[in-house]
Amino acid sequence: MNMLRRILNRVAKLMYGSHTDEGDEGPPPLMSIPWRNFEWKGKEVLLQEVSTFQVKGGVKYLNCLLLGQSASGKTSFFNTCATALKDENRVLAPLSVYKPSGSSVTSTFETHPLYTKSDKILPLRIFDCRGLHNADGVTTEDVRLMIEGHIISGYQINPCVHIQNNHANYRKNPQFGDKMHCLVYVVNADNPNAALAGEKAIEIFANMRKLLAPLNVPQLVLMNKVDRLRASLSEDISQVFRSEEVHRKFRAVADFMELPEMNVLPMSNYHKETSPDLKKDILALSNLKVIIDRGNDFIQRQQKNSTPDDFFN
Ligand SMILES: Nc1nc2c(ncn2[C@@H]2O[C@H](COP(=O)(O)OP(=O)(O)OP(=O)(O)O)[C@@H](O)[C@H]2O)c(=O)[nH]1
Ligand SMILES: [Mg+2]
Repeated sequence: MNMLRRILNRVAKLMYGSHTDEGDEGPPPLMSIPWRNFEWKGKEVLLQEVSTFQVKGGVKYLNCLLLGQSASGKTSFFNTCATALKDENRVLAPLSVYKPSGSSVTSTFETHPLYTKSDKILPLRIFDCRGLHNADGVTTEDVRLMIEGHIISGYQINPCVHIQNNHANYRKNPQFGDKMHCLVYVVNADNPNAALAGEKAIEIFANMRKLLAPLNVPQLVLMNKVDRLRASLSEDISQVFRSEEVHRKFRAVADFMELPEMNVLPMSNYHKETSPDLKKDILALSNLKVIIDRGNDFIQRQQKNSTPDDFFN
């Protein structure tokens, strides 16, 4: 039996590299105490919290920008959230996802509505765009303009040159409601090095840090595809916080991004499933809730009007 397992492990390593972190002796045992004190709330509670959230400070929509390497699963995250929120006992896939044979699927800066169970549009706009890293990816200047609200949804991203201010999708005078209120880097947990290692990544993130420092926009990391880190996670994602190999990757990504570890969120999207999985829905809704809360905190901090004039005197 052990021999068979070793052979299967070697075949898996040859096919996928060492992404499962499971050596010849099989995966290390799960930790008895989870590395994160994550509250697996009931789906109904989360659905209620997310579906009824309101944007603070009179802002109409909470805007969240997804950034990340091509095929890291940005669009899949949107689709998984759409499935969890609609809660129709079927997997929804409103947007096209990456196919191994093609290049970046999402080539425009775009947002799409997320519907609640009662067909209400959530006041959350998740903006998807072209991959960050690839040669034909989005430029850092375009990212800055997106964050500052200068680009209108539907813009066909040009990887060679950033948007010009006479373009029909260029917004000259963005209001606070047009800006991004939360930034989410989507990383492929299976191979974070592809996104985060190497000179190109170091340069991109150095530029991004410079760009973001004065803006104070909350930044989160979504570690997608955690189901691929350990074979048993593809069956039961709820073990994610008891896996040492997952924790190791989280720490490494948090260090690289210079963000607190709590800003790194695990995610496993629907990719081959034909029917919904309760734990995946809960993870998606929990992550949506973090995005909403961080975005709302930011909006509240920025709305200086809500602070009485004498407060800082
Ligand atoms: N195993 C697994 N596969 C995933 C997961 N999320 C996405 N995928 C797969 O990864 C591939 C890329 O997903 P996309 O959502 O298209 O990635 P993207 O970041 O939007 O890619 P671009 O639009 O090209 O920038 C697809 O084949 C998905 O099915 C996940 O959590 N687990
Ligand atoms: Mg995409």
